[in-house]
Amino acid sequence: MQHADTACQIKTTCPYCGVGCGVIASVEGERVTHVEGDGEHPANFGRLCVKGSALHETLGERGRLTTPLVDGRPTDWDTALDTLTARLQVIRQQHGNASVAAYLSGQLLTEDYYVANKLFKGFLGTPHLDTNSRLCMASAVAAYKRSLGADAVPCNYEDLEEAELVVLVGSNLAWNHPVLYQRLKVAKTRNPLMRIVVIDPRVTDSCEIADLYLGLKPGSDALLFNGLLAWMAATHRVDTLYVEAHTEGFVEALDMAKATAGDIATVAQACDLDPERLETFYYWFASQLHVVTLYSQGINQSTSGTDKCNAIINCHLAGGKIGLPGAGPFSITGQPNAMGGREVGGLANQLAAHMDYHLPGALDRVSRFWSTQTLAAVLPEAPGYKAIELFDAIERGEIKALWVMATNPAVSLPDAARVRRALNACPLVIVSECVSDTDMLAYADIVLPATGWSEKEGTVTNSERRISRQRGLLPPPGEARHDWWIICEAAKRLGFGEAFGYAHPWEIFDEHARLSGFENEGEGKRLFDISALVGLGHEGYERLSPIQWPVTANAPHGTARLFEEGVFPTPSGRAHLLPVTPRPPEQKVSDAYPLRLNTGRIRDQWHTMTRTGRAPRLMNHRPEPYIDVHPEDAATYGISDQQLAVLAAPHGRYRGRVRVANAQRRGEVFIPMHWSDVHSREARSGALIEGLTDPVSGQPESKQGAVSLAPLSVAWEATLLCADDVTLNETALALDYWTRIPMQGCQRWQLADARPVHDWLAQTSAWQLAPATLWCEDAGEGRFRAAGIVDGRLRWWLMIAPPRELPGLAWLEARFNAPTLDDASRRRLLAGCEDGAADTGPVVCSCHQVGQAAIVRAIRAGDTSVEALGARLACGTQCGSCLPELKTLIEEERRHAHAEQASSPEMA
Ligand SMILES: Nc1nc2c(c(=O)[nH]1)N[C@H]1C(S)=C(S)[C@@H](COP(=O)(O)OP(=O)(O)OC[C@H]3O[C@@H](n4cnc5c(=O)[nH]c(N)nc54)[C@H](O)[C@@H]3O)O[C@H]1N2
Ligand SMILES: Nc1nc2c(c(=O)[nH]1)N[C@H]1C(S)=C(S)[C@@H](COP(=O)(O)OP(=O)(O)OC[C@H]3O[C@@H](n4cnc5c(=O)[nH]c(N)nc54)[C@H](O)[C@@H]3O)O[C@H]1N2
Ligand code: SF4
Ligand SMILES: [Mo]
Repeated sequence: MQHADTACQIKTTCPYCGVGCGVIASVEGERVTHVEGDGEHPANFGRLCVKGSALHETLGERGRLTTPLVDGRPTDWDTALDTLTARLQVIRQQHGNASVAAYLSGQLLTEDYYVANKLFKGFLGTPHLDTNSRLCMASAVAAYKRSLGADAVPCNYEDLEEAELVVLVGSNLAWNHPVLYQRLKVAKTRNPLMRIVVIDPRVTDSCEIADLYLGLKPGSDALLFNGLLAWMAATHRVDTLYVEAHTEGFVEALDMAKATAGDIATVAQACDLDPERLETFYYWFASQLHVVTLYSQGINQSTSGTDKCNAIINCHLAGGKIGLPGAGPFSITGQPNAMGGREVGGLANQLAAHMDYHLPGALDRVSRFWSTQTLAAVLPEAPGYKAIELFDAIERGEIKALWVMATNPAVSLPDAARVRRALNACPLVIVSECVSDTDMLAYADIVLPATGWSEKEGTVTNSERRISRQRGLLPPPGEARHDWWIICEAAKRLGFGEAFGYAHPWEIFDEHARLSGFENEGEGKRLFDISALVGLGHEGYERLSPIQWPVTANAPHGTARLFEEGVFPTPSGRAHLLPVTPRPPEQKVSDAYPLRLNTGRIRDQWHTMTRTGRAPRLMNHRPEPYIDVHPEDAATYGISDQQLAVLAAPHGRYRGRVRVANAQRRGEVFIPMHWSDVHSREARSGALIEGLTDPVSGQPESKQGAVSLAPLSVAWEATLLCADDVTLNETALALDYWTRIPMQGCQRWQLADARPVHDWLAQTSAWQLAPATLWCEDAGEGRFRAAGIVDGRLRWWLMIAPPRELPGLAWLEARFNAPTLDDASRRRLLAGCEDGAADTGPVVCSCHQVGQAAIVRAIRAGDTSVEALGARLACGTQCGSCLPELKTLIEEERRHAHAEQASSPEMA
């Protein structure tokens, strides 16, 4: 055990989004006491967003997997690995190599990813290894390859700051890449000429810095950019010199753009936009050289995602807006190591190190490099199944063994019900996971406890191709092991020990770097080359500072920007423009499912909440699964703000609380992607999305579902708070709605049901809660409160009333952590909220935990600027992510006051 005087600071990288911020962690003994931004890291220069700055709050052994499980029973590593390999071998012998598969994740480190790819493709001889990046970056990857000849992001973060025009399309940068958003915001204040355009069917917080917002019809982006290409040609704003010298396919692309888009009025109508605003955008784009178009899931997650990316890239190539400071088509990555996965070849259509199967000589080269023959292994000859196809093949019974690492497909894949059927039917499911309660674990035959951030050692690559080190801070909990170690141990037992004899991740990185430079010269030179990082040794690897690939003898310090010479890694050396025929979404709205469903992210949560869901302060911004609905739609369906409702699609349902939102277009609803069965009853977005995919990239259409909306009719709503060690059993939760919200030292449950409340309460004895010691009922109103106290300590607290009547949650939370309850506290537990202890509402500022109610009160008291609010309440003064929301509240209050004034009789 270390002592406090061994306190030290260690530099590492944030494990959440693709910005890839450098973090300095303060470690005391076996605890991370504090994290702060690394001022020297070129991604963030010291900034962190609220998720990054809460990292240490998500750590700790609680809720972690600490021992391997086989068929639900804890066991030791030898038994688990022996069982795993024995079962795998039986399946391979009976059904062939291609009957085993792996499903990986952009949250693995590059070294984990590399050995997994090497084992499955190189030695198990199956092509079926895909990754959750299929749901995320696949369209962007395919489009870069089609146009630029390689999966290579041309730009870097400085380009965003140097641009004169930044177009955010299908990206809510403010919430999903907050530090980059802050950098952009600062750059805009420094350069008053900089313009920002946001293209998104929803008004998002990113609109805070927008000079122009285009709230287009979902799925119509390809048309919008085809229209732009046609307009550039029609107004003579094509860079013909660039096009002639460095591209091919311009004429065909332009002809198609003209044929499909037509003039401004036609495009505006088809995209449901105001023609003047559209023309403003076209004019801004066409007349600026330094334009960065930053695109993300609003573009990628589509059945025509690859074409949409190419429609964007076409406009950049036609305008020569690439390979220059402040210019380029910039696909921003989501996961911390989405890029690293692409580098090692983690997609099913890739082999390894930016070599695809069809690349002449690739199979032979990779096979020689890995010396597969010496161990009698043979590489697969053709690409494997992409994620959705993979799960289809599992359902068909063609794939019999699946190893899932660092992803939660039971939640995140579309057509979730089908995925679950497939997983149920699969004879062998292996899951490598850090935490003990994910939806995936229910389907696992073998569970392997993996180390997580703070314990792992390795590298990740961020959105601007920058490789950074993640460093170990803490010892692994229990028996948890590193993913690379687990894979290598399995490989040894499968007879491939010689090829997997690594003692430390630096050795894996070294081999990965060697492969990137292996026979990599002359014609067909691969852009991904980090051969100058070969031979770092253990020490050099420990010291490695952030560096952008390619890193070669010619560019030993890395490469900030690609294609500056206008030469592309295509056979002709030219970039391709592609003819794009815009296609509408394949999920169609109909009479039965009349609303367009949009899904995406919220500011304070990460994916299926297995980590951010452990930090109570991150739960407070949006505590419950919700549905954003346009006010007129809400009126049509007879649903009011904060009411519970159900969305239905052909194969699934979603329950959540309605937020009436002006940010929505009419006929469209938005739901978050984060909730799973661990946190809620039927609130998985994947259940509503059909598994339809882009024919080129295989990426599913997660942004454009079709649903119906109806109120969830309930007789009562309740809030139940339970001490952390109190579990609610199935009887207690057999309700029409429940959601669990972790708090500090207790769990909050929001509950609702259609049956009379007394029926439910009559079962309390079956809930295994301590009996109520306090009870207060208002029979007339059907509301009451009760509390269970054992040995003077509060064990649970129940309020039957809508959540808006909650007394102060912070106060209640503190009662659970208090050693005893005094009489005043006992009285207050049962009092209504008239005593002034009303809850502060959803937390807007997560850093300083400032609630909406307090902010609204301050605005009404005259604080009508974010600065004034910051001075009074401290909200918005740390990471800045809540500033857009503060502005919206100020604006709403202003409108509200205005409306009240206008309607007051004295004014008439
Ligand atoms: N807080 C937080 N940050 C994250 C993550 C997280 O879970 N939480 N996840 C990370 C990951 S893996 C990823 S991939 C990124 C994703 O980052 P983003 O792509 O920014 O995230 P989303 O919210 O999924 O979708 C972006 C926007 O696309 C819009 N959109 C929907 N349909 C269309 C359309 O047809 N056209 C256009 N133009 N826009 C459309 C949505 O309204 C939404 O605002 O975020 C990363 N960062
Ligand atoms: N409807 C809808 N669906 C979507 C999306 C959407 O916008 N809408 N977005 C899609 C996108 S872009 C993405 S990226 C996916 C994300 O979806 P998932 O990848 O399924 O989500 P996560 O919750 O990040 O899952 C990661 C899992 O790995 C575990 N884990 C974390 N670190 C490690 C580690 O080091 N080792 C191991 N072995 N396990 C670890 C975590 O506890 C967690 O259970 O969702 C996709 N699904
Ligand atoms: S912006 Fe992304 S990488 Fe940076 S601290 Fe936030 S979540 Fe982490
Ligand atoms: Mo993603």
